[in-house]
Amino acid sequence: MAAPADPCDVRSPAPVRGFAAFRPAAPVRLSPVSFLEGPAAAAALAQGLALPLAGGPVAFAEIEARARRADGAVAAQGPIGELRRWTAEQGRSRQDEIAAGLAALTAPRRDWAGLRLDRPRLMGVLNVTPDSFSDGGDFIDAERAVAQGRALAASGADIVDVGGESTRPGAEPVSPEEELRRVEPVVRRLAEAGITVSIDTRRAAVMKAALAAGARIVNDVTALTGDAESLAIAACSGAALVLMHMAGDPRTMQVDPRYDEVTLDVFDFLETRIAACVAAGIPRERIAVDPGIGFGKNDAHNLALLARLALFHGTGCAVLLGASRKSFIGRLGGGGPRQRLGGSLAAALAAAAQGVQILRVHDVAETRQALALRAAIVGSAALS
Ligand code: 9MG
Repeated sequence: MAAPADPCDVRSPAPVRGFAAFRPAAPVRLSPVSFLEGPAAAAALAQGLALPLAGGPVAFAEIEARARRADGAVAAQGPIGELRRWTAEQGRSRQDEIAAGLAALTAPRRDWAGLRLDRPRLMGVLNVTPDSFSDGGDFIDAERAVAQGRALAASGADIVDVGGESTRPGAEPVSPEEELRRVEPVVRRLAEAGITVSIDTRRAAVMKAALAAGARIVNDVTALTGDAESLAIAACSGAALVLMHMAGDPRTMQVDPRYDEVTLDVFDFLETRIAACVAAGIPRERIAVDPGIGFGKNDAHNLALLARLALFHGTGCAVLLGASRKSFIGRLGGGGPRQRLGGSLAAALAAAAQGVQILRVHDVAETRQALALRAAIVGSAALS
């Protein structure tokens, strides 16, 4: 006779309600759900029915607990009080694990790259490349790139992310010399203008030169695995970091990407990279993590990650999302790279609802407007 189906099987349409049948052997990851904001959040926090997410404006009233199993993963969901009751019945190491997980999810984040993370911050995209998927060729000239960087900042970008090598699927690498030739003058002039600049690179030599030119953030799509020197450069520079998950490399990453369970695989990869950074002397508060939407992920992977962005607050780091104008928006909602504003805003709002602190976007003014409206609406819930 076949074994009865496990009611907590994560591949079932929804995680099972309640923790009674939840008996994982593997580590448990906590994904906050049932988000609250404004007066509703304040009331639930005051009654002990919710917890603050990363010390920010969003609170959560429920947890989805996720764990690996030999044939995939299991998940169970319920109110925080129920998770606490279930935890009290477990052994000491499970109790410690859940306590540490809740502490990482709830602790206020320190300032990152000089920015308070009490509301979503915008990182404007500036590709100084001939071949990026959305703005490739628009800003390859340094004068135009600097003007665009200034325009992004004037429209409300807290950070301008300058990149000299396309990471779009199928992109061919450029030499470090060419990458540096493209980005260095742009970084220097934007930094001189008082703009917080991030350098989007996977090469240590480019990181080093861009930091010397005034960049304050290293945004590395390889999470500092792409160059043997980059961890040391990041450690001694004191720069803020973005560690992004990518499966494979841009040339081949979209050829049949596979995971055991995408959210747990991405989470565990990022935890491993954070541990490498911490071991190299980089404090956790200098790190932001990013699930890497579209980097070795199909649409189902992207959607699973977007639906559980709050899981990544469990790293204790700030969370960054880059979904702007990406191809999954076109596949799910229609539109070429320059007709994906609606989908990009939908992703940004979904991320803000899960307490994501940094949004990497092309359309800064429009995203800012959408976030302002969203904040006004959720903040005024009690007035109706
Ligand atoms: C450089 N780049 C392109 N897409 C990105 C994303 O989603 N996140 C980060 N951190 N960088 C990205």
